[in-house]
Amino acid sequence: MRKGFTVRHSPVKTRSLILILGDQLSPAISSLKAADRQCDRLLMVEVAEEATYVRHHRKKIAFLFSAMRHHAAALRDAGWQVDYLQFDAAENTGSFTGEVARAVRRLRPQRVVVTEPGEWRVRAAMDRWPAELGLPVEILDDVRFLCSRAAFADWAAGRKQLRMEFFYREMRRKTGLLMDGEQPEGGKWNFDAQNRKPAKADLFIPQPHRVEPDAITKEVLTLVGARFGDHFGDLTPFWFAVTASEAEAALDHFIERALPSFGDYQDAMLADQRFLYHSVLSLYINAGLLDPLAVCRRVEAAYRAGQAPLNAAEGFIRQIIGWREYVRGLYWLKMPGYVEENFFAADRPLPDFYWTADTQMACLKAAITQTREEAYAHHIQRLMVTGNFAMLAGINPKQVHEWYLAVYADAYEWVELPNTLGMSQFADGGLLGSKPYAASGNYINRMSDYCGRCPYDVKQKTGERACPFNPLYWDFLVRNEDRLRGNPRLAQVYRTWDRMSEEKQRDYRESAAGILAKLK
Ligand code: FAD
Ligand code: DLZ
Ligand code: SF4
Repeated sequence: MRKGFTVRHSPVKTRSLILILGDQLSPAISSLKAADRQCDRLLMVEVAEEATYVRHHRKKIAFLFSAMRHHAAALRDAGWQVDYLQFDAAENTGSFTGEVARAVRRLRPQRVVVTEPGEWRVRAAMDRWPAELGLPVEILDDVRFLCSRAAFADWAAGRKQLRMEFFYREMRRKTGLLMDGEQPEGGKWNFDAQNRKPAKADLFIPQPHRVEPDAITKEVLTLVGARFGDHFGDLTPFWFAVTASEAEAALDHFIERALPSFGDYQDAMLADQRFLYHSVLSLYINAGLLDPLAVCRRVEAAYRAGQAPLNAAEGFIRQIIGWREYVRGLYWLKMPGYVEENFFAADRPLPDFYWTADTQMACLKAAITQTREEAYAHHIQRLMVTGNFAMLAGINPKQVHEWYLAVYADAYEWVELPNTLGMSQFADGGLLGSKPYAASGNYINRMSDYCGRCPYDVKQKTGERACPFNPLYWDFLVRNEDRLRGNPRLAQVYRTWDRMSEEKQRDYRESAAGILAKLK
């Protein structure tokens, strides 16, 4: 493949220049819907700005570059004219804006067409294009989402609380997924009460579908190894799917092997099982290799065929048509101010061990090591281990956000920011959740086997050997008492604190101060 090139020069004058972004790798993307293979030109570009606006995990960059190159080849096979610019092409200007401007000069199209981007940052740049380029720019809705930005804004208008559960019910009705006429399948909307089992290390646990790198992926791995040596994360072994058909195989694999137990062990963590019964599909769905609604229909079909129980199918579908759609709606409703929110005025810098995994705390060490090696951690590791620690320790939420955006292969701001800033850090003061996801070591001990391997003692509440989550939990609640005491869901917790002896309270606060003083 040449580095910067135009594949076929059509004798027909280019009518529309259609920009396809790296997370728009779907044949049904709206920008292609009205396009014409004869007179429109597609543009795909590997650019430094996207790879470095946070220093993305090296596996994530390799995944996207390889998936983009495969997608360009598939589009060409389907008869499209595609201009594809590789990262190390000499003429690469390094940004979407620079590359669209260059293509406009080269091809003289009548207009630029693009499906709306996932991130506010990119949308703001695109809104400047008509003036900068001197031609019309059509920005189309991203119809891969079930709920458009406008429909979400309508749903949110006038509501005091934006609870996911109510939004989710509307999405169930709209899609008909797991519906029995007007009623939810099985008589309940949500079967989470069955989904909180801790896992035992001797369970049979399948591994995610793995794909051998082909020649295109190998070339990308060499490029990323050479050009992104200073980014976080191991590049190899690299086993992600990079085409739609490989991602379909990963979906088949998940439905057959892991879906039946997905619900039961959704919140569990095991030191030697990084994926448990999770699907590891988010990176494919977010990049466009899998269609979210089609994935849900496959999961529903597996339930209806008796291949998976209702709590698993409902739990999985809720994550996609509920949480995924809901956080995207919130992101667009609240940006650009959302990223600056800091309800607790937390200002401690992110500790170095988030990058090095150099900590004695077994749970954090496991979650961060696996993040470095796999560009993946499952939801409860993100929420209750790395996220919980950052919130309890008072780490600046913007730094926490930038860490999550950089380290996971599935991370794009539209989905990462509400999950991090809202759900895990409560930095929006409770838009997503009615109380902070704060927990002591007891929760992690109940849901995992980390504590048995930890030099800290989860049962000790204070002192040198005490699990740091224990004193930090109380210190967080007391530090933020003015903001949290009035929360009815925390009334019982504050009553427990009030009943403690002054000596006990002092021990907690002194232990926490000792831990915080050592954080670097
Ligand atoms: P599974 O557990 O198998 O879930 C199935 C699917 O449901 C996922 O593939 C995903 O598409 C969807 N899903 C599940 N939970 C969520 C959620 N809370 N929000 C949106 N979609 C969800 N998810 C991302 O896709 N990108 C992110 O950058 C991201 N950042 C996160 C940061 C924090 C602090 C937290 C707490 C969660 C974050 N999540 C993010 C949500 C969730 O952790 C991941 O979607 C999930 O771990 C991906 O792994 P999986 O495919 O094995 O998911
Ligand atoms: C994440 C990413 C990276 C690392 N590189 C590219 C790229 O070189 N070219 C591209 O089109 N997209 C890339 N992306 C995805 C974009 O960051 C994403 O499309 C925007 O953030 C909008 O969601
Ligand atoms: Fe984590 Fe505390 Fe358990 Fe150690 S004892 S693994 S720090 S929860």
